[in-house]
Amino acid sequence: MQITINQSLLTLLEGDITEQDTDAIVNAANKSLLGGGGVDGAIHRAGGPAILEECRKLGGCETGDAKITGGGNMKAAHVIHTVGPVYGGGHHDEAMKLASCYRRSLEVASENGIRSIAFPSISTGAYRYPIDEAARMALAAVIEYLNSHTDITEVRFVLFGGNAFSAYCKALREMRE
Ligand code: AR6
Repeated sequence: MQITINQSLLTLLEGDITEQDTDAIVNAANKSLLGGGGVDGAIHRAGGPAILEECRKLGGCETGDAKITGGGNMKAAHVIHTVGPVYGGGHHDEAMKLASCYRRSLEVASENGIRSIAFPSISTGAYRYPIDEAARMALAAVIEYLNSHTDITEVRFVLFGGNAFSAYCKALREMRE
């Protein structure tokens, strides 16, 4: 599924983020930035040890913030590491923190001249954020950014598995009704 927002492409696809040819891919990391499971593990495996070496020098990352490294052996030249909120029922500013992950990642992308960027579904794995709610927050945050910035030409959501892909498609359809 693909739509145009303020002359930029917003794409939803089912796939593996480590294979994307965008300028940057986003990692759903933890505060240490020293690796983990899920998409974080997949990115470090595909990118190789150079990414971890750079991450060690970053001094971690706060929830809702984002930091950049190179992409190692992957097609994407950059990885933007962001830290999503652990879902704890919805009363701990999770929505605001999740929106901040997308906004800060896009700000870091803009600061680094990145034109195309791929996101995974942040916080919806180990951090247990409900997928339907997370999809709405993610899409709203990205659309808001694209509506006020023209430097990013494509934002691609790369959803792992049919369930996540359907949830994002449904959320996007509902937002456009
Ligand atoms: N490409 C795209 N999406 C993926 C891939 C992939 N290769 N692999 C998994 N996903 P998670 P979180 C999806 O758990 O919830 C790590 O240990 C996955 O299906 O990776 O933000 C970190 O170090 C899910 O929909 O991230 C942190 O400790 C989504 O990516 C913690 O997990 C996010 O799942 C972060 O938890």
